[in-house]
Amino acid sequence: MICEADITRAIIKTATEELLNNIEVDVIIAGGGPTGLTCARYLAQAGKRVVLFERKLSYGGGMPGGGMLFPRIVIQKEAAGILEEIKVRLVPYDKKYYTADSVEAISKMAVAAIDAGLRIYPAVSVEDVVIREDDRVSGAVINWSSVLMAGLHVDPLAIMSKFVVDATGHEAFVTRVFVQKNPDVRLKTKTGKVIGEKSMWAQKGEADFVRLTKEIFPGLVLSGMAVNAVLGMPRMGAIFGGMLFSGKRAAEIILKKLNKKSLK
Ligand code: 48F
Repeated sequence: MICEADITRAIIKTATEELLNNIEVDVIIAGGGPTGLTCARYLAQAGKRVVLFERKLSYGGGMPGGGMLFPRIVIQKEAAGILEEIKVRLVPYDKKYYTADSVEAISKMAVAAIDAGLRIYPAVSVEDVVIREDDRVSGAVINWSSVLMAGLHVDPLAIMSKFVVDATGHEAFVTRVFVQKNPDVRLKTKTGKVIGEKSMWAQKGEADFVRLTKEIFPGLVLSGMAVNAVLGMPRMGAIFGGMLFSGKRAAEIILKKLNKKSLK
């Protein structure tokens, strides 16, 4: 006989047990778009403990919607390997590009990362970071997105980590809040500030931002469209090669430090 009380107990018990195991992790990723999921997969495949908080009920960010809801993505040929590794079916287009089904691509990215050990928490927002006296970002402040949307005064909780990745896309939400709340902070960028993204210019937008993916403050790594938003670089629309490379690069930067056992 199915018992409602059993179902309730099963959900609350297993979910809280699992969450209790993730109060202190290696890496917290804020945002489950293509960059966040790619970064998470490489970190999890390397055996690191990584959790991802996604503000919306479902992961994917800007990828499932393709270009203006046409459910296709375009990637540069050089980025093909990152999707081939996880068996996304690519169709060559015009020698320079591949196209793929946007829903297949993002689904396989999530599955591969989850299979490698990633834990995704849907409908949970990163609303701030935890900072320590030695000027290091040391965790994320989280709350239910529904609480924030309802404007309820409910105190958040904190999850501790060695690194936080801002993969929140066009808003660069985490970095923006961090700078706003700590006016003395200077990011490791030319201006030290959050500039905001520029109008679309795909070639220029894609050109530099993978190289500029970096730890912009001790413990805080910027990845994906958030890089362009912070540095004042153009948006690039529905081409995703750079997003994949940026996620991979963010993972490489973090792995190098974690494996050295020195976070400096
Ligand atoms: O926007 P998004 O897909 O960023 P991305 O991974 O990729 C950008 C492309 O999709 C596209 C593009 C291609 O050239 O320009 O836009 O850099 O994914 C960001 C995710 O972060 C979530 C948001 O809901 C989205 O799924 N997010 C935003 N703010 C928060 C958040 C937050 N404070 N906490 C948790 N998740």
